[in-house]
Amino acid sequence: MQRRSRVDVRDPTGWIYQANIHGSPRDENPLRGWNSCQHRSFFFLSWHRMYLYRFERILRAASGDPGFALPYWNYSATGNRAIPASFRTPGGTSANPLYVQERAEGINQGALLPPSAVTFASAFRLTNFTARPGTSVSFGGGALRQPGQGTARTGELERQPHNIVHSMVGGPSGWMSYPETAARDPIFLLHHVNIDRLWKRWLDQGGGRGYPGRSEDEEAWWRFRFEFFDESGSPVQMTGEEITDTVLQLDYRYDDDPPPLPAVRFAGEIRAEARRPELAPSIRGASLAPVELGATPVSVLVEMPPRDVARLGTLASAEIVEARIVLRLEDIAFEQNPGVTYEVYLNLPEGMTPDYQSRYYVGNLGFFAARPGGHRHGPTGTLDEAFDVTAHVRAMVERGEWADVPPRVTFVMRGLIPPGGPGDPSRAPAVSALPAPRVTVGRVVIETE
Ligand SMILES: [Cu+2]
Repeated sequence: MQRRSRVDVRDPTGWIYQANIHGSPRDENPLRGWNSCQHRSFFFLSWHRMYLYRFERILRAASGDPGFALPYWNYSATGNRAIPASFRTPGGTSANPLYVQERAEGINQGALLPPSAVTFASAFRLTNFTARPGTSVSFGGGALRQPGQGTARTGELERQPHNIVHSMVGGPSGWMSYPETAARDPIFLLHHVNIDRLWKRWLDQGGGRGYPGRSEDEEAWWRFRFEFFDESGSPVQMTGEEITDTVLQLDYRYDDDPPPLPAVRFAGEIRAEARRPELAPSIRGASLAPVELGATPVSVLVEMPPRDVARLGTLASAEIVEARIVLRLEDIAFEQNPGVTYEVYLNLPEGMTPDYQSRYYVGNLGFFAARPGGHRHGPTGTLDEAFDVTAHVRAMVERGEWADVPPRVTFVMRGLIPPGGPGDPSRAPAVSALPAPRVTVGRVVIETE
């Protein structure tokens, strides 16, 4: 496919044309189907599944091997946090087509992603695919009536690990950090196949997890026709209705797929879902000044009256919780992708070593696809992120740790970890930690929704 692009960059079955369907650099005149990737809405998972499916068929035909399939990079498994060796060896006399230089410093030497970058626990806790209008948190993203019409809320799986892995692999200037170049790096495919696999694994958890509904707000997820190309280079269209059963509709399964038994829903779960969260009185607190993030941990207080802090505790510990408690980071500003990630903690006790496996860990802040249009040279990006912290508050109440004082939010920078370092790798210094990037969070909010 790479050779095809060298012969004719306008060949839709060539590597560059395919990468440009995801996103193309601004200085290239877009051809049919370019720049159609979907981020920051509920089309994210379905569009990328269609894209991978069509890409895989083109690559399979080109390989001449009818059994060829795209593999996945399971970075969350033990010992897998470096990109696979076959992608980081330049090759000798004949260049290795899987190798690219345009990655974060250290990645091609086998640097490890920080462990918090590859967790998907927060996405798997959620049972709703779509964020209801006026709410922010969901597994799959906010609903749009048509792709590209404004932005909806980012789904939790897209936010983490997807966005975080993108910008940690790409660093400040590598291809993976920007939608306009990301799909030129072959590791993009293995990253996205893994995200596609995690979508299937999430569905297996049951508990009401499913696809978007068929309301007017969600109908476009099923019906909107996206355009791709088949193995012969002819345009083909695909819809959400054609991709929900990977085995019957798309002829692929993952090696860790469970037996194909139907999900069973139980009355208790359905009743809990039927509660109307908007009945809960809303509570809101916010930080007083912007906070600048750097190489050393920084904390900020979310101001709210003690009475409201107590109400949050009561709300979160009810048997059936009426509303989510959302931690929102608003007006996040940065000059370029900083190439690091920030762990976010709620009420991390003074003096305690930040631990992403503790109940104080909320999630990671990343910077992929954050700019308008996704362009690296675009205007300074600002970004809002939302994290569901209901379970965190509940756990702190249960342990008597939820005091009636303003909640405190702490940001801890993490970079790549040098390979083969001594001791616990999660405590090792970051490869790309210096100089400290300039990232400012305009406001830290905790509110119910
Ligand atoms: Cu991606």
